[in-house]
Amino acid sequence: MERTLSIVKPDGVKKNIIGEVIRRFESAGLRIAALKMIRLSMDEAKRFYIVHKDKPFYGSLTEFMSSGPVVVMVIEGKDAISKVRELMGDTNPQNAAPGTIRADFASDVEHNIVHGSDSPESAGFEIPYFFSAVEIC
Ligand code: IDP
Ligand code: MG
Repeated sequence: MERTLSIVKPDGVKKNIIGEVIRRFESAGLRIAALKMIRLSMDEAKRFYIVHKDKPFYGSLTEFMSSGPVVVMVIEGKDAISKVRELMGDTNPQNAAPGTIRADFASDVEHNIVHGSDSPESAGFEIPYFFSAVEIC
């Protein structure tokens, strides 16, 4: 069993596809272990994406991530980290495999609908960033 953090980003919430993203995770045999809708402040988005602080897109990414509500989730299952990444598709929707969430719904490399932890180390930082132990079922 493995846990990963996923986020339906502000563009996914605006496009009304929260349920569609969750359905894809559940259909792949993954389980939602925690879930909430929140609005990140710019500072909270900056600390979440601190690994990207030197990237040219850091400012616009964190502005985007704090531009509206997001749905943060803990997803649990066998190989949850790689399964969620596979369902998401490549960061750039133009390179994302057909049938992936980003290929189907993302408008560009920044506004790409969904986040998923990229490693056990990332999940270990990202899950407790949003959820305390008693909030994870
Ligand atoms: P990932 O979300 O597929 O793991 P990362 O490289 O970790 O991709 O980048 C984090 C987020 O930053 C992406 O999901 C996307 O929203 C944004 N991003 C990544 N690369 C670019 C870029 O070249 N231009 C603008 N935004 C980007
Ligand atoms: Mg990443």
